[in-house]
Amino acid sequence: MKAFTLGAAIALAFSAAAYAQAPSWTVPSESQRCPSKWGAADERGSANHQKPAAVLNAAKLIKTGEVIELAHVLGPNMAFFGTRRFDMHTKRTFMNQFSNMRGSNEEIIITELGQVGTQFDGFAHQTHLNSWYNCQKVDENTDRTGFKKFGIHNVGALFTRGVLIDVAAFKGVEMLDDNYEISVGDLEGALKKQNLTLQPGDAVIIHTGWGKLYGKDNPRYVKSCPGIGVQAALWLATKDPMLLGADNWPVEVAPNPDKQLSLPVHQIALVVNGIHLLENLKLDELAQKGVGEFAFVMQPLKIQGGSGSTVSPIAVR
Ligand code: UVW
Repeated sequence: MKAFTLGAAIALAFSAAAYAQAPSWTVPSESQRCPSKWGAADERGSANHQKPAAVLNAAKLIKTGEVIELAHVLGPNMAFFGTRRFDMHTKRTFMNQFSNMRGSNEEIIITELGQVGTQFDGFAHQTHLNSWYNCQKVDENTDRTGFKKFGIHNVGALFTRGVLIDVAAFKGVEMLDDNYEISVGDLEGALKKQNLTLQPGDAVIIHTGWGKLYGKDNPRYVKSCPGIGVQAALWLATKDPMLLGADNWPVEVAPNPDKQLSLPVHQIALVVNGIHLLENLKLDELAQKGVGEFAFVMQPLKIQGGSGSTVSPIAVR
């Protein structure tokens, strides 16, 4: 009897382990995810929404001309993921030896320009194995001076309707917990409370409150964060946005509650659906003023063949 109980316990432990080994999400196969809905040769993904109609639709939301900045300052208080950096060294003061003695100052910045600060992710940024968005291959399209597909310099100016989904306000908190996974219900509930619906081509921006830590407690800011999980990302992808952004470092919850997954929303957005991500947004002013809808304006830097860009987006209302 004792032996049977032990055997049954071991069998149970093995089946529990096997069950735990099935990840809650897997990357769709290439035949399932390619070609993308924008066509086999497409490199623009969700930026295909950027048409004159998107600008005109967003411009209708400008009523007062108030501009709200959505970027953190690039400087010594920045929070970094991994080994990224931004080191500025002043080069001062060169005195031009003319009668007017014109002095000249500048600086040199040593940085990972594509992936620091408030940052916009292009499709070269993330892969599944050797495969990017639209199943383009990394090893066939990369040289020493840049990525030959999906270079961030091709994205251009984005001017579209922005929607702030204030999940922190919906949950009645200033800041969501350290690794709170935002559910579909949270997004739907917040949108309902704000009397908003999503439209294709929106810049969908999620307020978690986590941005309060940026520059104040950077070790905690980058250790984990609240954000959307797999289900919320899949739901948002069906809404066909131009981009998904948040006031945290990866847009998504981190670490993912499923310990077998590493930043799956990066793959759901960038690799599977061709939807851009916008990270480390500064959303306190927008949230505090209760601005749910606005004209979103942003242009990535023209970094040829870059995977992303530090950016300074604005909301205009
Ligand atoms: C990674 O590069 C993993 O993260 P992020 O896009 O959030 O900077």
